Amino acid sequence: MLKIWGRPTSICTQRALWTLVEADVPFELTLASATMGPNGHVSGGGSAFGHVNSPEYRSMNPHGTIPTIDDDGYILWESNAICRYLAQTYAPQLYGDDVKTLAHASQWMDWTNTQLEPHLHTLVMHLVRMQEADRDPAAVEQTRQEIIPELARLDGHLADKSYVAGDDFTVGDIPPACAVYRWFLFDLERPAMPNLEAWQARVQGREGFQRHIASPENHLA
Ligand SMILES: N[C@@H](CCC(=O)N[C@@H](CS)C(=O)NCC(=O)O)C(=O)O
Repeated sequence: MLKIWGRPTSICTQRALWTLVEADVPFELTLASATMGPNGHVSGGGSAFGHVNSPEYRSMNPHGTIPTIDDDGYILWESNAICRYLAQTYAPQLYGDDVKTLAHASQWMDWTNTQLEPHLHTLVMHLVRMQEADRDPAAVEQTRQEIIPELARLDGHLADKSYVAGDDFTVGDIPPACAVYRWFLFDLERPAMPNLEAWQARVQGREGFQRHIASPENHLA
């Protein structure tokens, strides 16, 4: 059975878990993290799930990040690469079995990593994970102002299509959908983005979203 190391609160792990459900691939999840454990972030005094600094894990993933997968001896880290591998190996319907659709899907996956994830990391640390005394409201406000134009670009892109790569759901919807869902859960002022909201409502109906993304505890912990 395919093995995956990660944690349910990791947005990178979430996208891999969602893709596994879309691809109908059974898997075994090992909880792994250097920063979070059963009682939340280590900044709260609890212990981390671990594994990621062991020699065995580092031999699979020298960066010690999550997620990592082992698919019958084929090891892969970097969550977008994992999602694309799963789609190409097990679920070509996740990109219409078309290389150009996959490339369009990919651009939004990689955009999520470069343009949304750094902002979301700041927000989750300063709104949720860090001790109250260490949180910086100015950093939150600056990040809020920086992420809104990025999201507005996705909102504009979705004005004439149902999903990021066209009329059909693809693997390219998964990473931005996880990120935007987390953004919507934060109690921050934001302008209306009707296309983004309609797309969120569409993707939220999917089983993979319901199983691995929907629980607010996977984001606000
Ligand atoms: N670009 C990498 C980022 C990997 C990454 O930084 N993952 C985070 C969780 S989203 C992590 O390893 N956090 C530290 C930990 O939990 O030990 C990917 O998409 O897989």
